[in-house]
Amino acid sequence: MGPGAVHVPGWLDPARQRRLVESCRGFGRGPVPYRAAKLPGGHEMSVRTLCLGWHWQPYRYTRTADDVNGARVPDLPAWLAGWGRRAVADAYADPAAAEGYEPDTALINFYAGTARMGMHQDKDEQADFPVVSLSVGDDCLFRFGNTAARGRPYTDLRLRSGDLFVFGGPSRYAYHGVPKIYLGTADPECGLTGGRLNVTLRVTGLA
Ligand code: MD3
Ligand code: FE
Repeated sequence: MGPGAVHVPGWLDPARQRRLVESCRGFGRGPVPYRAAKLPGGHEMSVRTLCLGWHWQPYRYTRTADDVNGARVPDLPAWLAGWGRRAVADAYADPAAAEGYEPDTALINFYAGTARMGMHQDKDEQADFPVVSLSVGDDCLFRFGNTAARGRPYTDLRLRSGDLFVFGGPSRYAYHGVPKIYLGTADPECGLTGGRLNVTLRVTGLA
């Protein structure tokens, strides 16, 4: 992978995977439900997303879910921000790397078996801190590209339940996507069968 992109397979043990799954179920019972974000052209994404901290809608962050029900989104829980800090320290094997890393937002993506995410860059944040990605449930094909263009060169790899990925430095603005979910591949002890959950922790740089 490119500089600043670090994959840590199995970073979450099964108990923490289950805790994350249960928490994400709970967030879905909160003020703003999981929803398919609508792209400016009118198409809906196949992924269902729930936001904490700031609400993401293509291509901006707001405090209220104006495209859903207008409710104020809940704050990012301190424990989840703490997981993000530990993830950065572990991925870079450097506790100092996490100093000052205070994620304010989580985007929680649920992929049913047919859901996909096209190649894109994450540029709506106004700060260039790393993005932390946690995966639980079915395996997926993750495509990690380059910063210049949506297409090749890219690297394909399989992400599994419990995997951590941190994207910082030059990798922060690389194109990436999820072309495929391998339905039914999750170990039931992760707490999720029949789909994939991905939680990204971000610093929006917004106030
Ligand atoms: C590389 N999510 O939410 S996580 C997204 O699995 C997103 O749900 C995918 O892409 C998913 O924007 C991929 C890995 C990921 C997340 C953010 C990144 C990779 C990234 C930001 C910059 C570079
Ligand atoms: Fe992304």
